[in-house]
Amino acid sequence: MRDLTAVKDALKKHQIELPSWAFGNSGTRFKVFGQPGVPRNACEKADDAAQVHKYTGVAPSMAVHIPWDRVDDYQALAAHARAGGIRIGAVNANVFQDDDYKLGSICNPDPKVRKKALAHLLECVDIMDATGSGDLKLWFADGTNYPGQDDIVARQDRLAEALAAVYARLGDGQRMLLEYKLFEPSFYTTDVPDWGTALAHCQALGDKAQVVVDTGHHAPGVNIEFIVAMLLKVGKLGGFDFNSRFYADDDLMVGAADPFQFFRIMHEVVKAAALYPGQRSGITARSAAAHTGPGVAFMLDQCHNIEPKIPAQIRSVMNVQEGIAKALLVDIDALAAAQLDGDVLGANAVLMDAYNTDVRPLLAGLREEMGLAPDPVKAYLASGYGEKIIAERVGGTSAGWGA
Ligand code: RM4
Ligand code: MN
Repeated sequence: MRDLTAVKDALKKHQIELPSWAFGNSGTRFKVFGQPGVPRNACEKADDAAQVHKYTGVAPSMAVHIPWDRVDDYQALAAHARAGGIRIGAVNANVFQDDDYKLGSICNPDPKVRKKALAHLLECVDIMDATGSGDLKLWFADGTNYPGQDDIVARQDRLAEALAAVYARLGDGQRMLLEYKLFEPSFYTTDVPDWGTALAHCQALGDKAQVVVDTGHHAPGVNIEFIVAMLLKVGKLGGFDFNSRFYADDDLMVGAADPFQFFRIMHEVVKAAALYPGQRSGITARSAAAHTGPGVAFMLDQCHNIEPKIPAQIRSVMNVQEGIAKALLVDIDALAAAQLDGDVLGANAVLMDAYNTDVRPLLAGLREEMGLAPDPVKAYLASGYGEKIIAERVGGTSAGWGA
């Protein structure tokens, strides 16, 4: 796609979901550095997320994490978010922070613990009903540390049983997004370690179960765009958790460590016409059909341990847009022609031409068309919101991992 109006049109339609937890304090296992002005509850997180949407125009939803975002009245939380111009997105279950879960949650050998974990997952679907969320995002810390500790296959059976119970509880317009992760916190086996395991479970469950690709959850060197292409091909890519990494699950800002990898992933998404529901690409016969249904959820899953959180989320949204803009600029006809000719260097050059384009002026122009400031970080910093929350959010307990 080289028609700049069409590129901008696609960028206006593409939406990015923000993680509530990115606005709270976070750190490593060594130290959580608290920041002033950090939200104390889910409503204040939604207020901060609304700021990111206000200056970028493309981030209209915030994922929640239960129990981190537990409130008495979820409808009221959803109404608060709506009043700020955003909505509540995916509900993330958390079955990894109770003492009971030392040996796992839904894969635990103890049926009492499995029952407790399942009840939490079902509670998350109740919360979706109240907030109007369409996506239940499941990530399990389950696994083992030592060979022989538990039976690999028995744990898979327990996993399948619990997932089936949750799947049966999903209503119309709701789906289950299953996320995999290579290792950590378990160091020997992880019960959902890779896209193959996640896909096998989702295929057994049915259409409402899809896989989430967290870009930080692979071994170094893994070709993530290949996984994305395959999941798109079989209609099982439910969403992304975007972040970037240098070593393991670093949860740094998307596009910070390897913008070229991010571009390559988005090239696969654009080719499959999966940027937003209803996208038509007409690029190839394979991708000409318009996607219906909820489509791929483009979520951020990041932590901002040392940098200020709201500007970091704005920067992340901008990084996503830059990668997508470049992917939309790929001259797909020239690429296909070079590929069919066996022109190795020519095909590679088409891709690199798009990647090497400076898309910042295009994105600045797009924002002006949307009635936004061309530089969202600058506009946010000039707004005084950061100073205001530091002055106002005094007392109470900052959200986060212990700061
Ligand atoms: C996990 C996984 C989940 C996220 C938690 C906080 O590693 O990436 O998506 O919710 O971390
Ligand atoms: Mn994740």
